[in-house]
Amino acid sequence: MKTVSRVSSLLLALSCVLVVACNKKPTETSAEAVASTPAPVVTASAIEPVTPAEPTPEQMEMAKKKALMDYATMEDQYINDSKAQWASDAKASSTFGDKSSSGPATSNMAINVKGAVDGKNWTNNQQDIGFDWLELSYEKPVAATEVRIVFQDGDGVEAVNKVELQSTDGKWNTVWEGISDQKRDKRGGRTWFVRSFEKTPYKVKAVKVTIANNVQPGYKVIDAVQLVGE
Ligand SMILES: [Ca+2]
Repeated sequence: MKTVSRVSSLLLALSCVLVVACNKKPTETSAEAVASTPAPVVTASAIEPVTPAEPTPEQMEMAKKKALMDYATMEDQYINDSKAQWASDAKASSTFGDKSSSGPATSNMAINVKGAVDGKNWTNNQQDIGFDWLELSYEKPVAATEVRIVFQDGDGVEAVNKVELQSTDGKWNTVWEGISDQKRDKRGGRTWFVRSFEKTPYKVKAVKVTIANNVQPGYKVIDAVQLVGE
């Protein structure tokens, strides 16, 4: 009985194999063959390029205007920020023209950083040597949350290296130090270097900005510096 059953099972299995083999189309590739065939290398040129619809000149003009508008809105918010104040005094480690016989021109002096953004600037005296610093005083000491440095044309924005705050008792505290991740803002004539931090537990009366001249070679030009806090 067992032998008969085994034989019939064998026959059944064999017929299944035959049926499968007969149904198999000659062009069909077996699973093993697929697995052993290396995937074709898709080169960049083989990929059908998806060409986005070309923007019309009108659309491009509108996109440009929108970027300019975004910049205007951003600057307006900073300039009219009720929690921000402008420096009441400023001094710097160097001024363009320091080494000349007549000394630096007023148009390059740190005093130009006093007050609101006005197109009058401080320019340092080193393009790529050493460090320079700019120190700003503020009338109303505040628990600070942010410092904003306005660079003319972004000249020096990539070279900011350190931001320190002086508390009312005269102690200096570093709130940020490192390599600037900011680039020139091409939407407008000024680039705002903005650094936020945890609200200081002390009141801040002065800000010192240090610049590593070689990180962005060229003269560093600053128009104004805001201290934000309350
Ligand atoms: Ca100015």
